[in-house]
Amino acid sequence: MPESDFRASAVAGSGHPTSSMSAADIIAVLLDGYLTVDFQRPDDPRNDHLIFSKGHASPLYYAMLKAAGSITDGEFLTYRTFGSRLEGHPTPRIPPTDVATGSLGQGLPIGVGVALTGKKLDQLPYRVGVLCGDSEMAEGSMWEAFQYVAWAHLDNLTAIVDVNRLGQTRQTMFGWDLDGYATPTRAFGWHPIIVGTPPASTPKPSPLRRGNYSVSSPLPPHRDPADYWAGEPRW
Ligand SMILES: Cc1ncc(C[n+]2csc(CCOP(=O)(O)OP(=O)(O)O)c2C)c(N)n1
Ligand SMILES: [Mg+2]
Repeated sequence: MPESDFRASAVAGSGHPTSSMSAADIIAVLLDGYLTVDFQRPDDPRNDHLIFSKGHASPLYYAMLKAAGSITDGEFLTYRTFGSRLEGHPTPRIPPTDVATGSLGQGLPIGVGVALTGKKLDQLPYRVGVLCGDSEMAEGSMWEAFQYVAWAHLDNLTAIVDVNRLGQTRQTMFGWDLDGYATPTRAFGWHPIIVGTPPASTPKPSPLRRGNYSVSSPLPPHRDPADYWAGEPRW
């Protein structure tokens, strides 16, 4: 899947390959045994739901669909071309996508609605997983969602926060401080589980990097070059 992420972004000449890379392991594990979705029957009401609240990680989302056999490699490489179902951010045009995401702060609240529907209205056993960005956690709507989930006892919803330290242009407020996310979710009544540990050192920019932030284009002096791993769309 990581290789696919980069192929799609390279062919399109745009996208968020690094945002996809940071969550690739998470999605691989989910796909390998935790996500119960019949990708050949996307309308099956028993299917689990996976919502990419960080919808800009669409190369990863489509790499997952390719790995699951939902789309061919040929269609995968139509990423972000006119007429393609594989838009820069996922939409319901490509099953089993429930909702269009990409406007940060919306995917988790929508996931709450899907979880509420499953548990209270339709009384179906499906689970809802929502992949959130760490910078996205600065959106107030995320915390409204956390509060509501605990209040409504929506134990069929799991929020996964991909802490990669970066937002679009620089380090997030909490950086590698994982408790910065765990502590408030616990206060809201959640049961946060921290998986993994931050890297011992921050990786340096790669020579693969191009665009406005390349070596030929000096960085603003107050910025750490390593922060420009974030939101690098120009491949
Ligand atoms: C409401 C909203 N504001 C701004 C953006 C532009 N934007 C796209 S990606 C991004 C940074 C996201 O960082 P994070 O949530 O940490 O995700 P990552 O790329 O690190 O996985 C921003 C601000 C957006 N998509 N939606
Ligand atoms: Mg991030």
